[in-house]
Amino acid sequence: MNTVTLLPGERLTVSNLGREGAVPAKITQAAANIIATVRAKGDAALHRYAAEFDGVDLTDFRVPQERIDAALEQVDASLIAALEKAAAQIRDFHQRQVRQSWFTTRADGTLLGVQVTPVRAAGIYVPGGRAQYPSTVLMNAIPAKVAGVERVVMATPPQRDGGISPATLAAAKVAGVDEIYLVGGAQAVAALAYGTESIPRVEKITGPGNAYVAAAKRLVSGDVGIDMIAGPSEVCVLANASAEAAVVAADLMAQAEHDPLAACYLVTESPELARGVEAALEVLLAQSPRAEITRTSLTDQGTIVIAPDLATAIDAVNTIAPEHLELHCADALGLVGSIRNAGAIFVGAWSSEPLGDYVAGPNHTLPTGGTAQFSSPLSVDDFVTSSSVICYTPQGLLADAPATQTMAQAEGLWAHALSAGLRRRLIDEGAPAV
Ligand code: HSO
Ligand code: ZN
Repeated sequence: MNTVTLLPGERLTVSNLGREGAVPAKITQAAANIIATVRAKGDAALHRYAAEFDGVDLTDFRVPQERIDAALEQVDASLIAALEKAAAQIRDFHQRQVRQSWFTTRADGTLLGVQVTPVRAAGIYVPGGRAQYPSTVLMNAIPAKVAGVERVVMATPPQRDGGISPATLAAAKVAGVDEIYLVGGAQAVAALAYGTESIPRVEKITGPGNAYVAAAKRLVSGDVGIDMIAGPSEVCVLANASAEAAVVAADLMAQAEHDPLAACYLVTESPELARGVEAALEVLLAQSPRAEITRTSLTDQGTIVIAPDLATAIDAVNTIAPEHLELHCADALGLVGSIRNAGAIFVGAWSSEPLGDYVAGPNHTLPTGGTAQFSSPLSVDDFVTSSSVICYTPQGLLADAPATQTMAQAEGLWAHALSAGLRRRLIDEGAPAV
């Protein structure tokens, strides 16, 4: 890992961090072409891309309902039990996020409020290949179902044999996914956003994907809702001298093994701990079956920040604004209030980040690349819209029309003033209430 040593009074600046992020223009152009082709040619384009990108000859993209229903027969009972435990805890956590519609009545009888409505259909993209995670199916589909979405649709690339991984299928069954289509990449995003002969469109698309998927989501955004654009995974561990070096090293590796571009940070006041962690990394890397990815990530993207005091360390954490933050220090819970920017905060030595990836309950879809400064984890809110409700009584109209007319006049909007003024006159003339 690279080391940055901060002197007293010195702050970590973002330029100390070499984060990857933006999608290259060439990929955006390729994704735009794919989207245009799917919009023009529908299923025929999906068929062609399945042959070209996935190497399969698929005409029926939908996974039959009987296959979804039989999903649990094809995986280990221990995996089913784990998926069901995770699903129950994720459901329980997300149920607490559900916002109720609310209404308030003013003294003059005017009713104001917010009506919350689930989107009708949500599309969940699940990547293929190395980053195909059943946990991601749960983390996207369950909040949608808890929100009340009627149609939760999953799109995932077909495997070489034209099928779907049993673990992904089992997770879809446990999460209550309604329809599954074997379509991947930018073409899947286009099909979900605009619909084809065999895939009806959705209103919201969530889920991670490669650069083509990310570019496609950006391009269709506006025609359909999207969640955040996920960058490479990140962890920042804030640890003091009392932390267990091997545990800190394992936690850094748990993020590094996701992706050579994953970014790991260790922020500490203790150069001894930093040395201990580096030594432990070597020992653990020698045992890891994913040593190559892990080492590349730690070498190219890993940073140790040595801070002169705790305040500087916390300031550095807030500057990094990591996707995951682990607080491995004394009075960790007492520090939570000073963290402004982090997707998820794992507090104390027992809060292993992978527990949050799988079973704790909070969503593992989190803001990356510093976007925790202004974005939040995926939640039930991503699958609902809200409408303001405004219902005036005559008394309410009489109370608010004069200010409305004054403001309309100030803005030079004649008919605005008329709309309120006419009603005022009708009431003055004794019009019956409608
Ligand atoms: N740490 C990843 C999520 C994940 N980990 C899925 C394992 N499977 C990004 O939050
Ligand atoms: Zn993970």
